[in-house]
Amino acid sequence: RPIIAFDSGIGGLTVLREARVLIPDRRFVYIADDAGFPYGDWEEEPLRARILGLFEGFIAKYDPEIAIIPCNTASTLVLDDLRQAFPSVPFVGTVPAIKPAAERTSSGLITVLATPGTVKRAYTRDLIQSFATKCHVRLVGSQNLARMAEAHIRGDHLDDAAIEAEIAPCFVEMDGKRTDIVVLACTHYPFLANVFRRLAPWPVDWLDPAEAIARRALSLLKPNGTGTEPEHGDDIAVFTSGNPDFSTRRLMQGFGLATA
Ligand code: DGN
Repeated sequence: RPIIAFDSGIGGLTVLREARVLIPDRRFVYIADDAGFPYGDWEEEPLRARILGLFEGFIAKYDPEIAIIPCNTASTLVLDDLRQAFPSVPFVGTVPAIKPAAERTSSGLITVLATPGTVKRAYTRDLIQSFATKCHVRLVGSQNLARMAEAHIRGDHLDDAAIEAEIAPCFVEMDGKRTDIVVLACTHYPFLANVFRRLAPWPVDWLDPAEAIARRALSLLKPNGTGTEPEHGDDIAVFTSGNPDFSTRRLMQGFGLATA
């Protein structure tokens, strides 16, 4: 039984590459709902219905051992619904890493950089209420960065000034203190982390949850009874909902993630 990983586009690959390192003895199916991209712009109810509908099909087709949702925009909306709808499948969500940021910050000023959908969610507000009431949390919902990350990964030129404008609101100065942690709360953003670092007005910790998500997935797996490792090259399959030419396959090869 495979592990399925689901995002609207290529963002989930930032988690998949960590998961594959930690979990070499399982087959993965990467699912990109590229026909629905970008999720950040969707209203909540239609998006909830879309994802639940898609999962009916995925669960029936793949009978996964576990399902990873390496997408904050989806996880903060439908994780609870998915768990209720498919109680026999363990789900690993990806939600803004507000708790670790609150534990690590020295200045007490942290920023959550996400999609417009994720910053609006009750789930995100609850995380702040539960774990970061002692911090000053700035929420930045970018309409453009996920698209820019997709374009960048496909080889398009990146406009520094445009990216600088997107990340500028992340940086807060207050009472002689400065933001010291920016949570990458969209799985597309780690693809741009080096650019963010170069363009940031001062150094901050860009917190990427990918490894923590992969560890969580590993912790939910039963030991592999067969003891057999998949042959290199057949451990990942890709499903996309839109353009059959979608370059996820090519991208995965570029990352050294072989596809079936
Ligand atoms: N990668 C997704 C996330 O983590 O929220 C969303 C990308 C998108 O569809 N805008």
